[in-house]
Amino acid sequence: MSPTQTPKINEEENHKLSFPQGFLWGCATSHFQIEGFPDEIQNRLSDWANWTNDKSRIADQTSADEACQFYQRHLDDLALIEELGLKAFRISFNWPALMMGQKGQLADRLDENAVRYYKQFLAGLKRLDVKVFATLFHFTLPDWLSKDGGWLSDECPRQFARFAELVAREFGNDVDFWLTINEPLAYAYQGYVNGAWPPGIKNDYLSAFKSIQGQLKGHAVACKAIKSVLPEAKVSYTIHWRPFEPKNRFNPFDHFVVYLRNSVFNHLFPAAVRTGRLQFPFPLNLIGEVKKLEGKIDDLSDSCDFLAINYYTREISTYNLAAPANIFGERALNTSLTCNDMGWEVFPDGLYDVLVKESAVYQRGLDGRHLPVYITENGYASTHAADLGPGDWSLNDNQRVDYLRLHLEALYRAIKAGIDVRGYLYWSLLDNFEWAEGLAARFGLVRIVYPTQERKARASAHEFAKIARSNELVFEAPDG
Ligand code: IFM
Repeated sequence: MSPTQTPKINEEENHKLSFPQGFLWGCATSHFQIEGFPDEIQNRLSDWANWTNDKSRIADQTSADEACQFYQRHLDDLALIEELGLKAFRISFNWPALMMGQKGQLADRLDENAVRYYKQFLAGLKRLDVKVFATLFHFTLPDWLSKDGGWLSDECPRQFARFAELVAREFGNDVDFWLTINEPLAYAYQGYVNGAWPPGIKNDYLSAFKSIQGQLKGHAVACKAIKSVLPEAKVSYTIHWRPFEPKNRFNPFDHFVVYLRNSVFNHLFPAAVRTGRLQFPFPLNLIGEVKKLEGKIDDLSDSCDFLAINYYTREISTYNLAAPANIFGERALNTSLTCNDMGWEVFPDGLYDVLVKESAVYQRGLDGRHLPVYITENGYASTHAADLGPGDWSLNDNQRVDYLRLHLEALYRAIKAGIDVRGYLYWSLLDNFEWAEGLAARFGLVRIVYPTQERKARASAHEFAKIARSNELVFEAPDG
């Protein structure tokens, strides 16, 4: 059967969907969003830590100074992971905290306190037989490196390669799947076009493209560094995949915007990793300064062992005649679909399409190697102020349960259509610091009562535990 045909559902599948044996069920996190800043590393902060000193930059004026206090509470939180029956967990290593460094000088060791903390947590995961996905760059740079130009400077990939090497030496036995860079396009867009994240620059597309080139170099050198220490390591990167659709399907300009957004946001990075060459789509490649960024990147070709897909929603896109120079158009907000509290449409068919169509070409290496797929993020946000105290509010999160089940159905259909998906990581285990949105935008299966740091499992946590433990999505028989 060709993967684009929707597979038929048989009698048994009317009652339950059984996932392949050994399918990995888990949750994803990132360090800055959960850890809080422990005293030990206070003198080596990230660009994000400094950025959030100005509370006006964050929608609800919170910061990640405390976040979920995961640094202090991670051993207790292992119990949550066990209770939920998770068999996979995604962390990110705190680059600024782990690695001392300064311009022109490469550190030769990692910070002992930070290493001790990660070792302790990873040993706990191993005891629970949980597979570990570890990200090396999840949006936060050492502050000094960010001030030095971040991914626009050659120093950044150089430092990143050393970081990857040191981390691979230290944690080689503790990590099962390596992710070099998380969502490079989201980083480039928010940092250089939208200006909502550090370095806070607006409408500078050229710098955004340069930062993508820098992150590609970073991925290539980090992958090489990890493999030089651990030749059998499984290495990849994540992309935040979004199906783009025209607001008006009869409007050719809307179609053009969709083509451009899809080519850049979804395909630019994976295509470059596959072929080893950065190539911009028409008409961007007609712009001299953009053209100069194109070409071969050393050690990039086929530097990927599995595909890591983050999926949340689709984006309806439109060309704005009032701003004709903006060939990327804009996001249109009219929708008949249910949205989460951040205005993101619930669109599970998009996950199916991303798996069977958009990402299909990258499920094979240039050399023909088959690459399995892992869903490394998928989740639903509801918004509740950070300072809400105890009480049972938001524990009956039926919308999140629906979102989860609908996306797992879509995922199952993709597997049935022949896509080799081997795991699903829900974003996220705990409510956490959602970047420019702050603490109020909550993705957690488990609610954080921020004033007390109490953890409270939501209905979605119980639902996910049931699915993870049984490896099945069961449908309730209709009443009567
Ligand atoms: O919280 C983020 C995460 O850091 C990266 N992927 C998307 C999530 C939800 O916005």
